[in-house]
Amino acid sequence: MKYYVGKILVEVIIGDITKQEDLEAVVNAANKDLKPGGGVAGAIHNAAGPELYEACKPQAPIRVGEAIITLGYQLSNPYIIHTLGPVYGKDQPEDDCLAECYYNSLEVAKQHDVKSIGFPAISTGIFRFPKEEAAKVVAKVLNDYANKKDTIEHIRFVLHSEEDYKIYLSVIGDISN
Ligand code: AR6
Repeated sequence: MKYYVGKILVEVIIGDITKQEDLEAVVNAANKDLKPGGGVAGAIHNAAGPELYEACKPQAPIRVGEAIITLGYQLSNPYIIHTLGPVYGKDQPEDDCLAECYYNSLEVAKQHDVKSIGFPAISTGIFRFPKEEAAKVVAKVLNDYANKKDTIEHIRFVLHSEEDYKIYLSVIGDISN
């Protein structure tokens, strides 16, 4: 699915966050220590190579909702933005914490003049954030962004399964009509 929110091109696709070669930045669903870990973080560190963790170390630990930036190393994206999502049931209020991840990632992107960015569904894996509730948070962030003057021109949401894609379509699709 593709549509515009204000002047921003928004795409929702099924795919792998490490294979978005055309984007200037991709976002990592990180752990607080910015270590390789599993899920998205494991895939990103694997693809980017060991230099990535070396670049992360001096910036760790990060707090819930915070976002920091590194180069992309072996990934073809010039930048990786690392954010720590809330653990559902622990880091509260969960929706606000998750929204902060998106806002802060977009803010860091702006500071580096990034025009295109890809997000995975932060917190919806190991951190157990319910997928529909997470998609509603994303929809709210996009609505807030619609009227902002920003450097971001293109946001891509990269979902890992058909099921997640359908949830995004039903929740985010609403605001594109
Ligand atoms: N591309 C796109 N989406 C993916 C990929 C991929 N390659 N791999 C998984 N997903 P998670 P979290 C989806 O667990 O919940 C890590 O170990 C996945 O299906 O990566 O924020 C860190 O080290 C899910 O929908 O992130 C942290 O400790 C979503 O991406 C912790 O997990 C997020 O899943 C972070 O947990």
